[in-house]
Amino acid sequence: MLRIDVITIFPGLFEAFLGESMVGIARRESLLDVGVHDLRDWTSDRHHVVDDAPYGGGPGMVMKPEPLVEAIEAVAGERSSGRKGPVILLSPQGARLDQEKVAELAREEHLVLVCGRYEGVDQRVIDLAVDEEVSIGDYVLSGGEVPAMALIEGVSRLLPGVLGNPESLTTESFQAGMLEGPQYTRPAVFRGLEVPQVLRSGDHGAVERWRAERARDLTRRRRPDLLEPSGEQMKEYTP
Ligand code: 4FV
Repeated sequence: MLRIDVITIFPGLFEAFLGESMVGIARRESLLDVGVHDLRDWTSDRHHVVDDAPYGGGPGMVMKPEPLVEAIEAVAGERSSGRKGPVILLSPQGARLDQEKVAELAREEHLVLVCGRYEGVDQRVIDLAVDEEVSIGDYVLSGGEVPAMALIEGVSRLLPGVLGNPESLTTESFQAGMLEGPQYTRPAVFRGLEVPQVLRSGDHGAVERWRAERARDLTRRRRPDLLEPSGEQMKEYTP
């Protein structure tokens, strides 16, 4: 079972998310265990202060090192004493989260996710207690909570037993190193638009060829970076 611990100043943000959909199912089926920790529990002053003004001046506030390092070491153990898994800070400075990274994290037994707020965290938190930084994209959010949820959702659906039909993992976007092609369901005609005949032909071979062509075509047009310069598929990931 994968254990994920989250450190945040907004634990309430995770309540609904952890009870719904795949993540909710994974937890109820004891395939995933998630603990959410309020960073303020590691403050010692009566105002539970977790931030302070940046050295060198400048706008905004920075998260203090003491509460964060104590919280991380309490939840993940000291770096020196051999942790069961990586401590990950969600931040724009991190390595971009993609399906390959999600699949890698889904194979861990313990993840600790640190959610920054304000302008970011004191660099000594990263130097002393963080194993890696992960970004969900080149844009600035107000906190690491939504990125942490994206990571938890991406990982939880790869856990064996979570998805009703693991088959769907092999054909979805990025799993096959490409975008997934167009999808259709009933009715066969909607507002004059018809579902492609081949999908209603029952000819599985023809369906597979059509889907592969549509996927390659869409990937070539929208995400050529996913394809080899030769236009061939880049690589395949094993969930
Ligand atoms: C972010 C991202 C992100 C930056 C300052 C939190 C915010 C604030 N995290 N991928 N993009 N974080 O924008 O992971 O502390």
